This record gives sequence, C-alpha cells and structure tokens, in this order.
Amino acid sequence: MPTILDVPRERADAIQRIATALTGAASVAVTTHINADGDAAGSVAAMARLLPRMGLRAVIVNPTPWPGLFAFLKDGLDDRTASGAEALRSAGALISLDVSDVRRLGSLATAARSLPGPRIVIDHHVPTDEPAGDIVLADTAACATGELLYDFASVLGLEIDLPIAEALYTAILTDTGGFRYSNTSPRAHAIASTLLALGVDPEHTYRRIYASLSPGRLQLLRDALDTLGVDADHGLAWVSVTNDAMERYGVSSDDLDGIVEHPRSIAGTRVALFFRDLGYGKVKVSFRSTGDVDVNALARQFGGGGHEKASGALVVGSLDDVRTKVVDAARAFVGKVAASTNGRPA
Ligand SMILES: [Mn+2]
Repeated sequence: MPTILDVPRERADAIQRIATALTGAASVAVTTHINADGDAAGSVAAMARLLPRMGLRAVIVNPTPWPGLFAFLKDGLDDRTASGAEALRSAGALISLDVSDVRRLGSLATAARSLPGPRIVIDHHVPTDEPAGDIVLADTAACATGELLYDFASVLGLEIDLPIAEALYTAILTDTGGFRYSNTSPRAHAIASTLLALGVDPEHTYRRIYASLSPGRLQLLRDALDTLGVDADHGLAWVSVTNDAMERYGVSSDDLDGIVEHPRSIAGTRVALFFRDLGYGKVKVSFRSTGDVDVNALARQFGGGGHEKASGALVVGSLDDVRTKVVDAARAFVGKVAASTNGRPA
C-alpha cells in the first residue's frame, strides 16, 4: 500500500545513480554553501554519518567554519574545512548539499569546478545555470535538503541512528521555520514523526537551537529593530545591521539568522528585507516573502536567488544606497504582483 513516506520515483532513480557513482571512491568530501544554516549543517552531518554505512570514508570540507549553533551535530566527524580546496582535491568524490549554484561554495568553487571525480548535488533550491555537479538529486518540493537525505537513507536501506535522526530533524525543523512555513508539508511532519520515534528529543533540540542565545544577540537585535522601516502601502518592512555590530556585541554571523523574521512578522508584510553591511562596500540582502510574492525573481534582479519565499543577494554599494535601491525595486516589484491576476509578476 502506498504511504506518504514512499520515495517519489524520480528521487529514487537519482539516489541509485548517486550510489553507483560513489562506488569505489577512496573518500568522499561532503560540503555545503557558505555560512551553513540548520538544513546545510544537518544535511552535511547526516551524509557524513551515512556514507560509512555504505563502506565509504567521509570528510567534511565546507567553505566557511562549522556554525557554533550546530556544533552538537558534528561530534566525531572528520572536518577538514581548515585545509580548504586542498582537502577537496584529495577526495575521490564530492557531494554538495543544499547548494543550487557552484558559486555558493565560495572559496571552494574553483576547486569544485575542476574535480576529476564524480560531483554530486543534493538540493531543494530553484536550479541555476551552474550547478555544483553533474549527478543531481534536486526537488523544490522537498521541505529541506534533509528530506532528500532521509530519502537517500531509505532508498539505500541505510540505518538511521540517533545522531543521524537529530541531524535530519534539525534540517527539517530549521528550514520549515519550526514547522510554520508553507513548505511544512504532510511529508515533512511524517518524516519528523519517524525521527521522533527514533529518539529525537523535540524540546531539547528546540532549546539548543532557538533558546540558547547570548545577551549580545539580543543587543544586536535591539539595534536592528531600531532601524525598522515600514512601507504599509506596499507591504514592505526592513531592518539593517551595520558592519561593526557583530564585533561590538561579540556575536557571529549565526546570530543574524532569524532577524528578518521580525519585520516579516508585522501584519500586512508581503516582503521583509534584511540588510547586513559587510563593511567592504558590499551589503548582504535577505529577502523573505509571506505570501504570493516570488522573492527569488526579485533577488535575481540583484544577481542573487534562492527560493520563492526566501532568497538572498550580495549587492555592491554603501548600506544607505543599497537599502534605497532594493526597497525601491521591491516597491515596483510588489506593485506588479498586486496588479497581476495570477500572483506572479508579468
Ligand atoms: Mn535548505
């Protein structure tokens, strides 16, 4: 009898292709995008624990250091991130997780482009013109890359032990915004249910991820909220963080995760924006949609991208200039959405 946990045919076929490609690899480098979030870190940790169950050696080689918030997922894993591209080149195969574009591998992108061994991608973003590999399992219907890793284990008959279950639960929990966003599918809950049955402690996991804040993080949030801008007519809200704020409060870029949820939580917000001045003439912009606005298309106007409801872009300019430019573009963009009949800009 079919069940919700059955792996869709195209996914199962791609997983078999991946397993075949990995056969005989001396070691497998597992990587993800710069500034790994919970889905990225959870997926990398899960894959690094699943590969040995296939008789393969796994090394983690990320473009940026493992996020402190998710340190609990990495116990006992071999992290060669500090050796960078060199560690990548000495592996026989590469698996890029939660990455739709090779450029999201940051300092590892050049090495990743020219690896001789199989280059595999498992991802749930909107595909781009330069994926990080040629053997691809990609499905935007997956709530998180962690969902696709659950399918990977399931198709290949790999046992999910407690550390793997915790990694997958973290991936799904964080990418669905704590089971609140529209990607919270019946399947997301069904997988979470099996992970809880395997022993994941939901409250403990919640406290570790969402209730372990430093005072500095709240001080930084206070400063960010001080910059709140709202354009109620267009359903826009935004906040900004200056380049010295992280140092001033002794916080890391992990601590910026979730700040955009505050402007997003204002009634009537259709697009929330978060501007982070990187301090060298570039501003990182996060775009979040609450409903019918495709912010992936908006972010692409600035050379970025991601998902329809969550995207990002790196924009050259001062904080003030970038904010003005992006807010103006967002006004024009949501204006178009309101005027169209199908919820998408023409
Ligand atoms: Mn993801």
